[in-house]
Amino acid sequence: LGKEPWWKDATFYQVYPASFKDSDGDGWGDIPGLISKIDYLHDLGVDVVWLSPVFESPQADMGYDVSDYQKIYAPYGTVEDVDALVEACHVRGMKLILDLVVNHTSIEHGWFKESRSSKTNPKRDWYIWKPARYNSEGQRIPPTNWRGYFAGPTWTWDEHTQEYYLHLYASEQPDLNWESEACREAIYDNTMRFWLERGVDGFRIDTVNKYSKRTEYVDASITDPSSTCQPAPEMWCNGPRIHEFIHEMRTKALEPYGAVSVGELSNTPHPSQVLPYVSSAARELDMVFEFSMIRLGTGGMFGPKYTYVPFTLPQMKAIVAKWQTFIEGTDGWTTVFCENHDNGRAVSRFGDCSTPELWQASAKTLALWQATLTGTLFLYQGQEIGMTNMPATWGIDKYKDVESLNFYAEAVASGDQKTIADTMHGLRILARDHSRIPFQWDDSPNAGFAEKGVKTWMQIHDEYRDINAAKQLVDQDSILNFYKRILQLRKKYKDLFVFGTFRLLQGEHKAIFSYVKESPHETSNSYPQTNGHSVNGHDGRKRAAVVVLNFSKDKQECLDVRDVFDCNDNDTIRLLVS
Ligand code: TEU
Repeated sequence: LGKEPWWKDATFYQVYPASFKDSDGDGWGDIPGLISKIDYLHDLGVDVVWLSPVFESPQADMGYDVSDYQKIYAPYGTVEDVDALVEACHVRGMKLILDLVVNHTSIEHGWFKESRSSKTNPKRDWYIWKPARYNSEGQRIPPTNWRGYFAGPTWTWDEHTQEYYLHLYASEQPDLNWESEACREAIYDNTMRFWLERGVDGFRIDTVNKYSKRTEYVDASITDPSSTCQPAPEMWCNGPRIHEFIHEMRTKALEPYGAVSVGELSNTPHPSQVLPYVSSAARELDMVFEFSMIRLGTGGMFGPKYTYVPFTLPQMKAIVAKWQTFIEGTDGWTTVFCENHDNGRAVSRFGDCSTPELWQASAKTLALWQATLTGTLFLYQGQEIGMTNMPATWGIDKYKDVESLNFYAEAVASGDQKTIADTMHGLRILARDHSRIPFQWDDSPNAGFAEKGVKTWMQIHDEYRDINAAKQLVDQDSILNFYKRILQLRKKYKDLFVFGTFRLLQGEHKAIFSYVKESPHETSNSYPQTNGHSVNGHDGRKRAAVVVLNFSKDKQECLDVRDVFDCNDNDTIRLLVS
């Protein structure tokens, strides 16, 4: 395979710090708690920890609203705790990447406080300020009609300087103006070099394709006549200078430290738009998350996002095939993931949890599926033990996420009972909250996430006694131990699973998901034959594996475990224990 960069066959694991492990009894996870569990991650087979934001923040969006990039939100710990985490990873041969949130800051950031203080402040143009417009009735209206990601407008009026400021997300998250070179330089120095100098190995880069807005700031076309706010991702995604900005970020801040980068690329469904970000010759990003698969079931980003739209297995297979094959013949790379902190739990969305047996089979099938796909593999905390969505009996009062609550409030404001019911139904499957409840470590009170009697920031799942890491660690047949085996297998056969080509079989079959993975090179290492002997390669053949995943026939979106076969011409080898 030649000299491939280390991060291509590394297994990444995303930690959501608020919900991983609370070590000081405040009901909120923290960095010392994470350090206390680093051997659990190492034993699982994790190479890189991706830590969601721990910086100082008023927590309007769970830390994706940073008020100081060089301080740590006190309930998480201190900068020295991050240093200790870096050390804890490095001594085990693991690495740590942080979450870089630089499309916007918090409204509490010093930069914004200066920018909003006066129109002549030197940092005024570090954010995006525009004068009001006035409609035919003389009423003040925002500079554009753009609808944001959290439902509602993308502009908030500032009385003090009599202008609006832009925020694609919450009004507490004002967008930085990347057109300002001084602002970009401050981002590279203040938010990136500071951490890279302390030994952090790279970044997951938030909303990486949104820094270059279309600077005409014109209205989006009307797609929803009933709303004053219109979906407008084309106004800020993949904008005219985005590749210039990302390349500059790479050359000025990432490359000098050999830092790895994975960008979050939403609203970009065409491979021709994605490749420029991940082409190694372009020297922009090492890889990106593309969201088409993980968005299955949502009603679209801006419209009725939380109106659940059932999908079929052929639809899912077509999307997977597209993003498995788009890098073939290119110098690009891809990623593999089915969960993160912005989505519902995969085993609940794509599996069948109606019985313990089907739940376990579904979770193992997901593991088999993810571990045999081409690209860099990302796991999300709890995926490895089959954590499920919050109980369907939990009401909206158990949901804490600004996005969930804004979409629910919008539904309530409609006054339409069906809209409200549909939104609650969609939230029960898709809400970001499902992946944010505390990790289930064991069957002690608070699931071992926090000490007994501590009030945790989100409620522990009702089923934590049945679904927890401790129980699965001692059960060879558990989901957790299946993940351990399958991650080792992925590494052992990286030519097949990490680097191999993907070819979908039976694309239209409604219940079977099967594909061939083929080594890009002739076999050069031995592998087991059905007759029990090993065969050494050099036979000019290319090794291949057929992965067969069965979906239950009636519900179409369920998985149930099957086997993986390593086949070579006529040798069909059972490669895996199911
Ligand atoms: O999400 C960016 C992104 O893709 C959003 O458009 C996402 O689709 C939306 O939040 C609905 O899920 C990143 C972070 O992952 C997310 O947690 C933050 O809320 C958001 O940026 C703002 O920083």
